[in-house]
Amino acid sequence: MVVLANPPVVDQIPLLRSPGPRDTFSGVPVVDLSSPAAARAIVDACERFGFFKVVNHGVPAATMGRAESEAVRFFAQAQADKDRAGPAYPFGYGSKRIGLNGDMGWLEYLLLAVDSASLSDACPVPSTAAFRSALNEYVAAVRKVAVRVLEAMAEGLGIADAAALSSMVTGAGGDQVFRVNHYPPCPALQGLGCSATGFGEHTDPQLISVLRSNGTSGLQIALRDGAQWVSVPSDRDAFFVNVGDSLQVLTNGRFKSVKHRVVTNSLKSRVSFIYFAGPALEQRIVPLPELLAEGEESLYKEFTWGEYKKAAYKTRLGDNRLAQFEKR
Ligand code: GA4
Repeated sequence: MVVLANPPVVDQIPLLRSPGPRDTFSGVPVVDLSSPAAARAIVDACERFGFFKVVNHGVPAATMGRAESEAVRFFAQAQADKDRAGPAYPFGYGSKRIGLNGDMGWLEYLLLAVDSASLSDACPVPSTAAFRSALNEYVAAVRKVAVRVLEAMAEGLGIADAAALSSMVTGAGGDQVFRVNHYPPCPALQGLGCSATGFGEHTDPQLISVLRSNGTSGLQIALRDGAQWVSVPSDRDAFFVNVGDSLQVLTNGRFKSVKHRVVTNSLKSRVSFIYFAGPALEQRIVPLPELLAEGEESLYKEFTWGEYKKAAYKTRLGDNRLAQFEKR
């Protein structure tokens, strides 16, 4: 057997088979957020895929466009200037290293804290007024979308309190994180049939994540428990929503957190914004009582978001983080 080494530029970054047209998934559920049928459609999508696309969300294209151009401008700076906005942990600029346990991807990013509806003042990055105000405008808007999605979800699940899920995020201490990812093209791999891993496979730990990209493909989701990876057709005008591990537990497994990853494009740069809606650290993550049938027990041992988050940061990206909390 001939073992080929990674080309030096992607040394240490796992390679993936380049997606082809046949990998494109035409079945992404589309939810019209302005429709009365949204609640039912969201629940259905969360049960089937843990993933859906949101249209008619009301966020002006200009809000998304401004944040995108400011992000492009930030990432176009000299490396030394970007490094001054680092390190990524707890918050700031990072490049290639993801998390604290050795995961690597072909990307650079900003990891930012959100307080209430804007970037946290304790987070000095981004430092320029134009970038900061563009991101603040975007964060305020995407957070509203997340709240509407969580309210529709509660309605679709038949929970009397419409704010049962959304208030976990908007209440005091809600742990909201915002991420700006830039996946530069990787021309060294062009024509080789493989692509660099941009962001390796994982599930998100929070309740939901709301993503918007610049229209460059790369996002893939796993179907049938990871048996098949499919490419999500990009759409710069829409948001994509992922179910996270905490929502899986809150619904006692009725919704599944979706495994996803990003494959780098060899020619086009991808810029994405992801808003992660997490609860306060002390929030207990247990199935909502109204979702448990009589006599039905939680599939998970009880934990708080703070405990889960702490445990998550000790894991590798691709680990099954919920496994240690499953009752056997
Ligand atoms: C995945 C979802 C979010 O991007 C994130 C990621 C976090 C990080 O990049 O620092 C983690 C990852 C994410 C889950 C497991 C741990 C923590 C990297 C990693 C290996 C910001 C988050 O909240 O969890």
